[in-house]
Amino acid sequence: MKISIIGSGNVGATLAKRVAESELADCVLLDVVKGVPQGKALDLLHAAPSVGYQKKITGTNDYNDTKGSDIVVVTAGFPRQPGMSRGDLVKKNGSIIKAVIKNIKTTSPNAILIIITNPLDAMAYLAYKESGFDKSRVIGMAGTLDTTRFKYILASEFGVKYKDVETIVLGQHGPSMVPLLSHTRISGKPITEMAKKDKLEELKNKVRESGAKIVGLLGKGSAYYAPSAACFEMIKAIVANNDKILSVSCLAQGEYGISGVFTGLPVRLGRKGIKEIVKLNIEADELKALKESADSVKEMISTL
Ligand code: A3D
Repeated sequence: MKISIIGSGNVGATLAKRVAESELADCVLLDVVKGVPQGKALDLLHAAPSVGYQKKITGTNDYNDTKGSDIVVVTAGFPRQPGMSRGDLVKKNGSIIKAVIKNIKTTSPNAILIIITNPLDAMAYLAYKESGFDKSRVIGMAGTLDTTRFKYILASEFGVKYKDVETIVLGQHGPSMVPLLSHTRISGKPITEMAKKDKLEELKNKVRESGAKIVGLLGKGSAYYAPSAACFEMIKAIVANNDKILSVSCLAQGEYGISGVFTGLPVRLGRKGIKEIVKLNIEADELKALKESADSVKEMISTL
């Protein structure tokens, strides 16, 4: 198996480390900046004898080295800085996505694309349009991250282990994301029976603000440990071809009353990408929030 990672900055390089250490696949790191992907790949190779992995790791500026990849993860682009919204990146990162996809569609025409570049849902939509790939092979990484962040917040709040929290976050990767309280259980008990409305709202807002909090703390750039871990969780689900339900950004065509836009929905992943979008029974207010969230992505896409 071959995984190429486009953009060897914070997210790309951390993901390469996770892939290397798992021994799931050979890994190619590509960047426009000369020397950086080569240097990071060599550094990862120097770590291999200590850690014990054996797979091939290549750093390059040449798309020929990514030829025939099974999975291509796109992290190329600018991260937001303090005071910026993800939407502020739409124009700058849109042109980067166009350039990257133009290359990938000729070098790896059968690959599954995982987009990480922000603003996520709009960039995944753009990658879908520019690649001409089937909708099952263009996936945005965001809901898996928002879900893991919400799990952390809930486990801390209720003093339980992460494995005892069941939840999923859908919708846009941004302020309108929709943490599904109707599908949230703490040690098997519905969260709506464990906290009052105000507390539940506070917890939902906490996950919506998680990314911005890290941007503020770092002072420069955005999160990368959890984003790379969430992407790796998706890669593992693709490879394992299991029926695990994950939240990813994908093209909706009528599901949940949403059409023609990328937004976070629950899916089953497999060797060919998205096997199906899963229909969960959700509350009327959650459905309304999900549709409004998709509308905000539509607005952003119209500015592309
Ligand atoms: P950073 O560390 O700056 O790395 C980005 C890399 O992309 C740099 O090494 C650039 O040289 C490279 N690059 C720029 N243009 C190109 C190009 N045309 N081709 C190849 N490489 C290029 O940023 P980062 O790794 O922290 O973040 C990367 C992107 O992911 C940003 O847009 C972030 O906003 C986004 N991101 C999204 C999430 C989600 O949850 C969706 C989380 C974290 C980061």
